[in-house]
Amino acid sequence: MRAFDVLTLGEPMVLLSASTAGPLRHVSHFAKYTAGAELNFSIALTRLGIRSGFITRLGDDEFGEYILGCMRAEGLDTSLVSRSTLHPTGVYFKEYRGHGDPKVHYYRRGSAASALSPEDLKREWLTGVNLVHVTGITPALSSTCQAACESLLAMAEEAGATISFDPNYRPLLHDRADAEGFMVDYMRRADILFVNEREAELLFGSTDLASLRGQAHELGPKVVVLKLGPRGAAASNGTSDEPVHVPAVPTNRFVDPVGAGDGFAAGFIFGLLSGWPLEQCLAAGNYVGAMATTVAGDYEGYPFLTELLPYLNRPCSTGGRSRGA
Ligand code: KDG
Repeated sequence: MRAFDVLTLGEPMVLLSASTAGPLRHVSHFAKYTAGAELNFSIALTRLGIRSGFITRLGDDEFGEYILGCMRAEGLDTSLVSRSTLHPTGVYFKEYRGHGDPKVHYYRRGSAASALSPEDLKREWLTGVNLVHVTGITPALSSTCQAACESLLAMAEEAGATISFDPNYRPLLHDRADAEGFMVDYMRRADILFVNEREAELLFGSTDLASLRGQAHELGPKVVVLKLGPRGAAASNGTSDEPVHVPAVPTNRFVDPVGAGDGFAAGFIFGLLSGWPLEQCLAAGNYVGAMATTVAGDYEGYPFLTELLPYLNRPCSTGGRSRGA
């Protein structure tokens, strides 16, 4: 029996988000959330009814208990979560200034998840998995995490699973050498590639899908998706002449954009697993991503299937997707 439709590997963290604006040294109150790119992605898919396997390690500490509680509350499988008595759960802070995106401060070096290694993966977890999703964050955490990601990719290739890659470029974690090193290798191995404009510029020297898609398809991915933030998203499957563009979903509340990219990837993949055309996959991604921007936490705004389907004019009664075997 297949356990998971989608599998990913990453670090969940406790997010302490400043309740007031200004430099953190002057902030006295913080709101506590659970965050982490791959966890966000898994939660978004779980809300849409996809069986998501999330491989990680948490500290054997209070923050680890907190994250585990959030995963259970979201109905996310926790069987691939291990605990460490030697390393703590990672933490990050969000600082709000008067303009621009929130500033991020990580306290994750030496965390439980950063000690993950290939020995922590089991081939049997891949049985029947349709898609393995890897982001550029996990390999940047440590050399053992990078080795774990490479092992997961090798297992996915062996199992014949589709691979999706989101570079999730983070200036605090990555440098140009990463972009030229493991990211190029992961792009080569991926079937689906997600990039935002900053990543497109860094990896392909262009923010225009019409020009970058040639390079990207040549590298490997059959589906290339360019996330354009408030201008929506565009995708190319290498067959149609023109990339498909779908405008963003208008919202009447914007808090911050963190978590939108992970939600977008989940919505898009949900559409692909449902056998939908690119345009509908983009619309689903845009909707999930947009809802993330309306709340302070990363994932709390992600929609459930019963919210997404009416938005896409699909009847709830028929479910969203035609599952593979
Ligand atoms: O995509 C959202 C993530 O950036 C956030 O949850 C924190 O995982 C995180 C990271 O490494 O930046």
